[in-house]
Amino acid sequence: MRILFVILILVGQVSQAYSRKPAIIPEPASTSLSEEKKLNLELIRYWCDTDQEFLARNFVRQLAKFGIGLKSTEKSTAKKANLLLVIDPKSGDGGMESYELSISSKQIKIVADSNAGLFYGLQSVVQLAVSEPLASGFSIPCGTIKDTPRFGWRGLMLDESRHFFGIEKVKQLLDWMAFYKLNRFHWHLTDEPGWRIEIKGYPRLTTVGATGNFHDRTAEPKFYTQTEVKEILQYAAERFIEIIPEIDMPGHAAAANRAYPEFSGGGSEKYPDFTFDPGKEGTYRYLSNILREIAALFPSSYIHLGGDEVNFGNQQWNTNAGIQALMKQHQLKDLQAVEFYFLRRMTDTLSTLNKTMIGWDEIVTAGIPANQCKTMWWRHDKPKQLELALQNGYHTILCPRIPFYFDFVQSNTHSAGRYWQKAYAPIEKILEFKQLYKESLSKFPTLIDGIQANIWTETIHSDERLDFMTFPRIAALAEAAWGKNDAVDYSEFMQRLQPSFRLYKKMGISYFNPQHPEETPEIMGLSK
Ligand code: TNX
Repeated sequence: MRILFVILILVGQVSQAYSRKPAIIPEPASTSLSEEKKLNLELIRYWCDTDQEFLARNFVRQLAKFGIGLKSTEKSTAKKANLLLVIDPKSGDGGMESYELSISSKQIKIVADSNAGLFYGLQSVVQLAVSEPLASGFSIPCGTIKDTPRFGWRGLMLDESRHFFGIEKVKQLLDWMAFYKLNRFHWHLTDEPGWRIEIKGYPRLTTVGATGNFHDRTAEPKFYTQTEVKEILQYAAERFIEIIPEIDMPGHAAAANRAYPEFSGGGSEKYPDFTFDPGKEGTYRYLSNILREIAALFPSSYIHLGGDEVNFGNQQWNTNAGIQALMKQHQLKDLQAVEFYFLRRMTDTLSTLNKTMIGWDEIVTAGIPANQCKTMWWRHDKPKQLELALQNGYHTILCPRIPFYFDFVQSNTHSAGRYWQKAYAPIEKILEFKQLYKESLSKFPTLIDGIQANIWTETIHSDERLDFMTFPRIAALAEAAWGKNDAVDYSEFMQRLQPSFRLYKKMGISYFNPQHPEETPEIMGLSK
């Protein structure tokens, strides 16, 4: 009986300790917050340099979006301020994204090396605030947080070729990325169903090429104008998110080839017009012109060139006279050598545009110098590709299908979306991901830049289904990419996720609740 009593007390203490972890996702590197002492705020008097004022203003706007109204907001003196934002380059050794947050009963103070650090400090305050909103203002625990990310690359990819979602949905996704401190948006803009970005030199890319989607070859053209892209870039920059565009080549090129068939290298029965023609000089000029426009538009130093699955549709290269001549001239022994020749040339083109190439893991044996590219390891069934990437000295981002392809189902009660044999991508596997890859992570600490999740959209046709597949896995992604723990306890994480669930509901996000699947029935896709 006494033993049982002791056990009960111990269990009680453990769960109490858990309930005391502040509801911040991703979990900060170190926190000491008191449950008893609180700061109640109904109005904001902020103090900071002029360069940081936009941070304070956006903070108040963000709170308002989440339903937390403040009586007033004004700039004040440092002495009277209850929100202090301070840039101090000596503030820590954590790097540009680190911050120190201290909350007393009178004041919130954030110190960081850079605006990004201050922004992340404010995101932590927002998360504390939404977990205890008041009728007016909010109440947050006093104490300190010192925080720094585990990885510099914390990415999310959206495929808008298969289905197009548009400015408002992309902005919403950027909002949530920022909320969870994700900082790289990889934008998959071209593929077989549609070309989604205006290129002024080649207008047919968006009249002919943007027509159709994965389910409907005749759907009206959908794409982003360059003006719209600029608007989204600005929106992302205010949230410290870098956007990396992907122009997929030499495969997945069917939409472009419908617009400009003269540069098509043909395809296969299942994947018609799948490739560009690597045997024609004109193709290199055409693609360089496209990339020049892309390079001028996007401030990122990276452009993703795809490079994946070329063998799905390169059979006609065998009978293409230009390609055969190219093979002779450069002693390329097979079609893969042609593919690699093409990729090396296009990477050089990017270098002349001052951009670094990123490619899927097919590129790691293409002979591209390691200082000219980065790679994304996606084929979870090919661990050898990851090893090769790292051995060859390539900076690598980890996004293996399982658990980082969000078009895979997240519960075995779901049927819309992908399985790999019987494997799928539940949130638990994201939380324990770093534990599983501990060896690579510790063997190549400087080459692994980070983690990314990819939302492929063959089976995702609507905003509601996009939400359902993304939320809350996006929160677990952030936990894995920013958090310091190799394995994150599932039930503890689910506790920290409760305020997010309330916000999802409030903001009309059609999320999935893995603990109560019956509350959030599967949002189905269109049948193929
Ligand atoms: C593989 S990941 C692809 C995509 C598909 C995805 C579906 C990669 C480089 N290629 O083209 O959309 O699987 O899960």
